[in-house]
Amino acid sequence: MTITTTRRTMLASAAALCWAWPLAAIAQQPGSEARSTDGTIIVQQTWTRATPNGAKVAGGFLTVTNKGTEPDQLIGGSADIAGRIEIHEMAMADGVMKMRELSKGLTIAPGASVELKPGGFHLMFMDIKQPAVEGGAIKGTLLFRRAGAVEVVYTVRPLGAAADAHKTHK
Ligand SMILES: [Cu+2]
Repeated sequence: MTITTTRRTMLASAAALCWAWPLAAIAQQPGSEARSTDGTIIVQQTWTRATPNGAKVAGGFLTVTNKGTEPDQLIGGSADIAGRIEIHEMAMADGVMKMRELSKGLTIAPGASVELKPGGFHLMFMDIKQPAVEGGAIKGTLLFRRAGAVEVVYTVRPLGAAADAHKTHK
């Protein structure tokens, strides 16, 4: 009798945990880890910067890890403040740092992590329709050739210190 009751309690607890898990996945916190449905792609530390009023572009930054056994490619995506996004690279060309679009996408080798960061690979939010506000969260998706779409949330970090004087409040 006691054992039966205990088992029932344990089953109920397990059921509650199983129920809580998918809810937690849907209510993803800004900047938290996101996974592809097949589990091969993990995206962490998604962030962007607050945009000055009137800005038409902004950078998107994150770390992507390929846990799969095949190479995958980040080929695009979307962000809810932007008309479209591009995948860019900053690189030295003739002694000058230049930005160019990776029109064929960014390859992530099996077992590798690639960091998209200022001065290197990054996402470019194009045709921005509304400003990114410091402390806010921006929803988006990333599209991978093999793993498909991954939903992410970008944490909005402050503008750089030099740009703080231009920050406006409504
Ligand atoms: Cu760029």
